[in-house]
Amino acid sequence: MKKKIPEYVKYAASIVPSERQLKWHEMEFYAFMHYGMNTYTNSEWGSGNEDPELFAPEKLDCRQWAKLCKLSGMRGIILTAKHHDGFCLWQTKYTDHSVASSKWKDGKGDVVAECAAACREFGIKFGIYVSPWDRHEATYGSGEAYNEFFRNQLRELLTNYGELFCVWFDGACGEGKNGRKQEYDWESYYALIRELQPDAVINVCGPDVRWCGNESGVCRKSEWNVVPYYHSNHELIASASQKDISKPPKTVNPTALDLGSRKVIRNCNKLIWYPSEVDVSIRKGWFYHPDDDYNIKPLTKIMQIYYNSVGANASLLLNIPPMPEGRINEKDVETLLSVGAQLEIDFNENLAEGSIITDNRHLDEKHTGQMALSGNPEEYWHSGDEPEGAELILDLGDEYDIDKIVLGEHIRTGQQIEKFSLYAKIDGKWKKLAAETIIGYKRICRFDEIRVRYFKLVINKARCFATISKFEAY
Ligand code: FUL
Repeated sequence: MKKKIPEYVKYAASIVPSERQLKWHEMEFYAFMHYGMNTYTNSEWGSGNEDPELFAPEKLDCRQWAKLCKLSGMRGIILTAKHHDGFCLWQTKYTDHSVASSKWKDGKGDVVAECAAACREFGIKFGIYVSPWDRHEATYGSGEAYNEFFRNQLRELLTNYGELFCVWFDGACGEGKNGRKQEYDWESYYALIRELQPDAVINVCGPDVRWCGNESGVCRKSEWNVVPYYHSNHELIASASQKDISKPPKTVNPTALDLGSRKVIRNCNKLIWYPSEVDVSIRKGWFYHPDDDYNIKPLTKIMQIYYNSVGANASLLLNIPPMPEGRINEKDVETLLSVGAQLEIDFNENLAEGSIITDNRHLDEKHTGQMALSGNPEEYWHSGDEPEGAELILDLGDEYDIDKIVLGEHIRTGQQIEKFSLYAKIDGKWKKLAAETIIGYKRICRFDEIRVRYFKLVINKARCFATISKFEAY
């Protein structure tokens, strides 16, 4: 007899991503560029009293940044247009604390414009970080006057630099010039972004993409896309964010390890699609410090972070801080190029392409197991309404050496799978390779290399049904 699905499970299964979130899921791996006044004062948080003339790039080369990101397998750049010190990297009409007051290009330069153009040239997307916390601006802490100032600045960034894939708001909210704190009018900031850049996601202190909760490159074993609404609450995000420059958030709060299992969502009456992003720096700090030249994360560490984020239904936002001259240091370049090369090797040829998948059940002829191999994310296998015990068997046609299987759900119809197992047929017997919880947009299962022809995916538990739109073997 078919099991009755509880109402709260049906509700969770009905939550789906917006179009802009769907596009963002496909970004997977992209860069953060922390660059600005702090680059020239060798600091992480500026006071807002810095002399704009300190900003003096000699060889600013955003093309080098964008080309490097492209070669490293990244799909976009998010630039710190303004950090907490309030110094603006673009030509803004609303303050003179900007590139316009520096000697760089006789005050006519615009880093945001150069970076946006370089991203377009190399075929990657562009996004901005703008800090609402502004330690320079005199109206900060005054209420509506600052909110208006901030919206004016946002409007410039949202209209003058082409399409943005993301607006990134961090959770830090400190004191302004005269010890006053600002009450941000978040809803009005969001409304402006929706109006002027409807395709841009708003991350962290925003409704679209969730901060993983630390800055050390770790995410949860189960990163649910559907979580209680209160996780997008600004005060909650701000309280977990950095409040003291000497204490960056290192680990996920252990009470927040499970955000979306049945146990957590059972008594929650509002859920949202709020997927996770892992932000981490290639160096110790977010900004460039010469002392960190020998403190760059090695290839193995970055690949570990990649597999534990992109491979576990999160995205990876890797920070690369440019040097005062305006270029990325050769040591970071070398590491990042090796990341790009490693990704090329790891995902060189999908051996499941052109193979056969059989299933033990499917919704209808348009949703057979074979559809998981079509390569089109909109075509997928659908289990029908009895997902538990559904199986897909992948026949590669011959034996190959494999150490990775990549799976993906058709998330446009929600996140459904709660538990799955993966097997390989060795000497006529099914050997278990992985037993995990969620799949979501992407799950990469890694195991010791084996010579194998058949793989089996078993759905052990799901919400209303199960889908698979990606089944790859490397
Ligand atoms: C934090 C900021 O305080 C850090 O300086 C950095 O920009 C990080 C990404 O976000 O909230």
